[in-house]
Amino acid sequence: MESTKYKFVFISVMIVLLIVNQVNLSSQDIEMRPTTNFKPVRLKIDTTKEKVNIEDASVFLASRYQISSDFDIRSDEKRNIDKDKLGFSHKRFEQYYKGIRIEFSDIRLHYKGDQIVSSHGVVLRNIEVDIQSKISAEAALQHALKYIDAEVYIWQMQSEEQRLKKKTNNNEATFYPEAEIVICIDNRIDINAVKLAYKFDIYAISPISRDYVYVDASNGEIIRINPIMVSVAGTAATRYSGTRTIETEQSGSVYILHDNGRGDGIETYNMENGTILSNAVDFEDNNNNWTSAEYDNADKDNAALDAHWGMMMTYDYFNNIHNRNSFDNAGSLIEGYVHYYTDLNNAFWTSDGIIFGDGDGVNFDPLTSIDVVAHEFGHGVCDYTADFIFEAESGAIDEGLGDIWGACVENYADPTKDIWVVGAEIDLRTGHSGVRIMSNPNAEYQPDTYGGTWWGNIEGCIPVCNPNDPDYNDCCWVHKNSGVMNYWFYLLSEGGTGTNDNSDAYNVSDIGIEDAADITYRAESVYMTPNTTFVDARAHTFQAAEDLFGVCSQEVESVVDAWYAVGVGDSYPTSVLENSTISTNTTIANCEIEVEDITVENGVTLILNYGSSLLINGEFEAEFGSELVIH
Ligand SMILES: [Ca+2]
Ligand SMILES: [Ca+2]
Ligand SMILES: [Ca+2]
Ligand SMILES: [Ca+2]
Ligand SMILES: [Zn+2]
Repeated sequence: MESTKYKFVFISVMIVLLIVNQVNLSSQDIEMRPTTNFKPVRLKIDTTKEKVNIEDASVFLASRYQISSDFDIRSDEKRNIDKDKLGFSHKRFEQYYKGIRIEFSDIRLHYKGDQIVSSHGVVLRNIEVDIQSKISAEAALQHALKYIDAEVYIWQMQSEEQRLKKKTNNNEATFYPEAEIVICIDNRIDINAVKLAYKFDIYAISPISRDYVYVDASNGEIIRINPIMVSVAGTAATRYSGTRTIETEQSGSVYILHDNGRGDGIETYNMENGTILSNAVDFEDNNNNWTSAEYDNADKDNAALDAHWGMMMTYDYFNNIHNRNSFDNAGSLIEGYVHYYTDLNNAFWTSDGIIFGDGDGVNFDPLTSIDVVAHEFGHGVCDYTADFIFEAESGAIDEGLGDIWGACVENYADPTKDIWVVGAEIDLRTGHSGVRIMSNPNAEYQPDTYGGTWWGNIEGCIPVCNPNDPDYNDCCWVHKNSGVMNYWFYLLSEGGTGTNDNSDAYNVSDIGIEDAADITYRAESVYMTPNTTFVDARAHTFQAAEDLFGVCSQEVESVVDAWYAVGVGDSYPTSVLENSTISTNTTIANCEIEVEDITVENGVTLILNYGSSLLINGEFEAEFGSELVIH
């Protein structure tokens, strides 16, 4: 379960070349296809001469692209990429005409820090469209349905409607086509014809089809059809997680493991023991009922069903819980490659998907249990957020986060599983309940205390990451020292008392795995950086907990207490004032204040400014004329 970075090197080089290319092309706006109303545009800002803040993007784009006041530009938040490998962020905009969205408009804006660096895309200008529709949405829908002419539509099936409501956790959700009014090119006439249109998503079951249908809002004519890849619900007897509903695609007379409903898709392929990804083939089923009789075979093909279902659940977890659309938050396609090489006891993340080994059948079964899937996906999330250097402390945090997301996704998709054991299903070894035990890292030779038993020494360590190298040291023990991160998260979620390897007694109040996950996700996606250490991770999770739950909240206290438990940082600060006479004006401010046997002298003011708890023990005397203020 390692993160491979080989592909990134290649991609980074590509991006550099593209940018260099752009410098030559774009000292000014270039229009490449002046015959169409959609103008491809590309511009680059010389940031040494001109500074444009990302906050002013809309105004900037409007003036640069000479867009009249009939138009405005709005950012599509779901498609923004926070930060890529070179530190650039990317925003996508769509254009609106008199408040109506223009279909297929697309402006990309690239920025570094908060300065816009370049932009490209297509914009529409100089159009005149009547924005009053002449027919109703319902009439337009009837035109669209007449055109599709199916026998059965999906919204006519109660079971599918119920499934959608459940899946989206929204009782109002329906497949019944909702009209969106858009501006759309009518290329039946010519590329410059622009129409006001109703857009519908029409999903038919018999015969099966799913299309965006654009209906002319002036006369009900069909302007254009855009097919949407259809996913169909199949049944899968997985290797590790029982029978599950999976999304597949009908391809001719067979079904394949392609889910087209989540982001740009989730696709699971068969490597047939090869190592060249482009040679991967589809798993195919005759009737979309993927049974044990068919797939619990010598090749262990049913492991692919776990990979597919696991990626679906992982996508859903990040999308529904953290509002993150795929690993890059831009909806990118997620690919899974099963049966990679032979007997490989590993799984790893590539730049756009997960490679799954089959295991050797003696120590490990195929590495496609849902927590392993989510662990690897977690490396993908990491590459677009904190982007840790995969060695020593930052690498151990990266590894720990992988296991944490594994536990969270498992808890989300199937809480009956052993969420604190990583890879329970795939571990065939006797005497081992799993690869790593988050609730008791020592059980699998990992430290539960920073610098404690089983800690891999990182001082002066030079990372050697190739297992075939005789000096191999697991990139300075990333898979070992991740035990500290894992145990921190476990204690934060479940609470616990004990004494760590530093002989420090700890007592952590549980806040539950969901709140612990929110804190961790915010720390990872907002605060952590490539060389974050454990001490930094404490500060970042502390800040994230304050952001989410407030200063002096129990959640903040538990975060700090859990770090203290794993030997990182001091215990939660309590100001203690005891056995003293206060003879000068004194203010004490802290979340927790404890006072014991105190006398406040005549004429003296004592202010106790506490955030969450004030504990008064023993004698508390205030002499005549003294003042005690408690906030
Ligand atoms: Ca079948
Ligand atoms: Ca597990
Ligand atoms: Ca075992
Ligand atoms: Ca406390
Ligand atoms: Zn990993």
